[in-house]
Amino acid sequence: MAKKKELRIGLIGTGFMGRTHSNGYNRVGNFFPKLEYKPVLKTVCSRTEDKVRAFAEQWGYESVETDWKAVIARNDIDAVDICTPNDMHAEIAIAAAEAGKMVLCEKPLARTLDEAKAMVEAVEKAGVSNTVWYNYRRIPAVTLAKQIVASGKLGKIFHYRANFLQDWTINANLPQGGEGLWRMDADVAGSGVTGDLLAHCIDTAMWMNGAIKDVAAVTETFVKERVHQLTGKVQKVSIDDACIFHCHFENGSLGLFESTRYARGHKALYTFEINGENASIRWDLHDLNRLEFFDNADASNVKGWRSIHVTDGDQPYMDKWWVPGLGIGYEHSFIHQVADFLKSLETGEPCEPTFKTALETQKVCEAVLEAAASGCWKDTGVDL
Ligand code: 4PW
Repeated sequence: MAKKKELRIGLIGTGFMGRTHSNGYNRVGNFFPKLEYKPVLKTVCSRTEDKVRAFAEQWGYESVETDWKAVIARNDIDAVDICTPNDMHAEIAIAAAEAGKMVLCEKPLARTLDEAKAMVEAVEKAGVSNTVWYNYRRIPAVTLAKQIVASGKLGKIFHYRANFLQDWTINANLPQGGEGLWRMDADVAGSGVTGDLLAHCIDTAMWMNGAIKDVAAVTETFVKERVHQLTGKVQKVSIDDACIFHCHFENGSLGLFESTRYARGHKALYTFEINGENASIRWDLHDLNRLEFFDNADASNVKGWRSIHVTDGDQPYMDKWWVPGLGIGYEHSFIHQVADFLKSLETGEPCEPTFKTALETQKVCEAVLEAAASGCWKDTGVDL
């Protein structure tokens, strides 16, 4: 076998996403052996030395850094992978691009549209490869849904519906901000469920069903004040705990989206359903290997929702895994994204969603928050 080209990674951030990405880098070669490139885990960076050393040991990084600027300054790093809280995305991505590094960035691209625009400008000016980890696109059943929609099988699309429901912030005594809780601090996260959860739904929706033209929205913050972990003081909560929006898509269909962290009993219930003139599909993260499909062309005596178990080698990504009938999980979506990024280096094609594509999702998030604040419909300005 030809010697593989190296993609030398510098990972910044050692939280939950640092682990999912590291798992992707470690496993991709076993399951996608024909790729020309292989990731090399050169360095990992986090502020706390003990913590970052333990992480490096656990996931196989060759060295550690405690200052992200040192990662960017190194000339043995080809790609910077940003897994920090959202308030660091723009600064790191722009500095990495200016230093000529490829940039992989966790979602949402940024806290605000202005930050996101500056990031797009930086990667485009530098001409460096880039991608944003909207990982759900790469769950085989979701990729299959995209293929079915793209084939025209659904006919004219009337409705797109999506939910992302959790319940982890109901407790009013839960502090906000700081270690493990930065998602509850608007200064760091940018927003609450809109940027954290609906951004996923919007990315998938526009990928499958085209541009979202305009939105009307309502948000709520159920617990108005919480102790801030970093200051120890009771402070106003500025994130949206829940957000519901409806919209028009450019293709004439209507969209309805809901997200909350106050849906008791739901931990990470991401679902979507698309209704077309001829057929409908729906998907549920809690049963991620299944795609439900209703085809009005089926003979009437057997017509009904079919449940497709997406585990066959003919289905997206599944030729790389076990044998038909054996499912895969959440972590595989990240392995698939690493594989697709490496493949993009071979082909020269962009690895979607690029920063530019993720900017369109950011436009919708910002329009949703503005629509909720003003009580008026808001054009998104999406340009796909
Ligand atoms: O991006 C999202 C996270 O911030 C995730 O997909 C799920 O919700 C899991 O954690 C949070």
